[in-house]
Amino acid sequence: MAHRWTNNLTHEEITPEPLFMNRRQLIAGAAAGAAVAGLSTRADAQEALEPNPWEDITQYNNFYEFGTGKTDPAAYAGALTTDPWTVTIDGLVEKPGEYSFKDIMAEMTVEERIYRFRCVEAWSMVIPWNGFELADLLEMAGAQPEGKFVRFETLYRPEEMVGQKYRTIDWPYVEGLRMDEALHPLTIMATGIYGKTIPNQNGAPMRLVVPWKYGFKSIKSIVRITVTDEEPVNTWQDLQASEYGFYANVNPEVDHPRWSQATERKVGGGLFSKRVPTLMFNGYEEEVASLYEGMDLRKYY
Ligand SMILES: Nc1nc2c(c(=O)[nH]1)N[C@H]1C(S)=C(S)[C@@H](COP(=O)(O)O)O[C@H]1N2
Ligand SMILES: [Mo]
Repeated sequence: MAHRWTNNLTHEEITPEPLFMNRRQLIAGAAAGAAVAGLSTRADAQEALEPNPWEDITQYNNFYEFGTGKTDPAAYAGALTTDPWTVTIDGLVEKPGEYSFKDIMAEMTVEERIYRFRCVEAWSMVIPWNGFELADLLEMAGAQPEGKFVRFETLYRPEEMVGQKYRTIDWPYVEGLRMDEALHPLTIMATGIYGKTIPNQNGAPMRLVVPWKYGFKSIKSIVRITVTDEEPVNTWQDLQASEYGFYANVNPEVDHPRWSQATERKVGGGLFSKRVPTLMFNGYEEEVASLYEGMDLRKYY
């Protein structure tokens, strides 16, 4: 991939928006005016990005391979062997093959990304991930220009993944991205949280994180990445296409058929847990809206 169209983003530019807004607000705060009021309304909507504690992030999970309850993954994912781990990269790539996780890590630059994370079920957290840009991995494998999409697959190993003994899902779990989404600098493969190795329940050893999309796009414990010219059918779309689409961009204006997406419940805070407005593209509108210019977001949900 000779051409990485957004690889010139500086760290400042990828700072999650509320922090950025707050900094701008501080500057703007000196001057009074309507614009300042507008900014503060927006920033107050979700405060500064304060990461959830480790306990929230690692004990309240969705990972159906270990059961459908929120505490099942923390209870059962310890049984998963994540070393050795191999990722098959195939399809429209110059260097198809089986890559060991260790060999991948030797080539990648890991950094911290503090991202909002919004589940389609309308709960949210803020998570300090450690990971590398998916674009770097695709470049390493030599993704070819005819590749319009990337398809991802989770491990299928029912001996270690107790939830796979039940046909809740047509295993393995599958996800997909359009190539421009996959190459976007906000899209990462997470390998850690709070500077520690990512726990099994969060998708060890390597899981996708696409912060402007509903959480189900962020597929865990990946063993296969395929560059393809066909739009992949993702697991949730396959289960219920009228409710879950391919795009799954966070959008407060497009409700789920069975509930509103206008607000979300911040996980944590116990009795003081509160609902806050959901932001367009989960607060990453400035960075990603151009990917969907001219698209009807009600149709491509
Ligand atoms: N393989 C796999 N990946 C998955 C899921 C799953 O059940 N299986 N659940 C998804 C959903 S619905 C969400 S909200 C996030 C949850 O990630 P977390 O538990 O790290 O917060 O993982 C996503 N990735
Ligand atoms: Mo989710």
